[in-house]
Amino acid sequence: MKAKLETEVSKYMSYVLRHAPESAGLTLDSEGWVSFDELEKALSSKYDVSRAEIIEIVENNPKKRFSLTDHRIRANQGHSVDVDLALNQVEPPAALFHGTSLTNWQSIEREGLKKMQRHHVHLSADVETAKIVAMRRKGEHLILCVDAVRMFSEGHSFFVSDNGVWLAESVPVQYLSRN
Ligand code: HQG
Repeated sequence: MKAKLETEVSKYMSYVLRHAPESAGLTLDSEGWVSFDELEKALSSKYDVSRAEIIEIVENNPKKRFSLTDHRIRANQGHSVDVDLALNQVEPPAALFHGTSLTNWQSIEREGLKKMQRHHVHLSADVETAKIVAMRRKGEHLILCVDAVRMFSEGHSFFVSDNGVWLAESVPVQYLSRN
């Protein structure tokens, strides 16, 4: 399968499974799952892709963005639609990282990290991954270090998605430092 088509279909799957299922005639259940048969129908009406190729996209996805199980599929994180992924709370590593644009700093310094359009603030377990997240933004980048051990000990919850993205409701500014 051509890499360009694979990327295009994968992006569309993220869009549909995270943000706009209704645009593809799909309805997610309360935990974000949809029947794989229905997703296949929606994708093959728009792209020249087979069922096997869609499975290949799920398996090859560099960030493991999707989970496919029991004939159902969902996005592992990043939703803006109202779903409850039913993730378990977990104790975080001592430090977590967040990559963003330097232009956001003034506002982050005032109000901490907010989840914006998503369900959680997304955090990375290592600086390298945070840099990749930051690279999605134009201009100068900023890598923030989150004092996760203190935040957790002071009662804040952390979750980890099935693809290893760390999630928090918010990160108050006292736990942030510039890396
Ligand atoms: C910023 C991609 C000003 C925040 C990535 C970020 C990630 C503030 C932006 C995943 C702020 C939200 C998530 C505040 C937060 N003032 N700016 N108080 N609080 N922000 O896209 O973390 O490819 O919702 O720094 O790899 O960039 O989609 O979050 O810049 O894992 O799988 O508001 O999306 O994964 O942007 O990215 P986003 P994000 P996928």
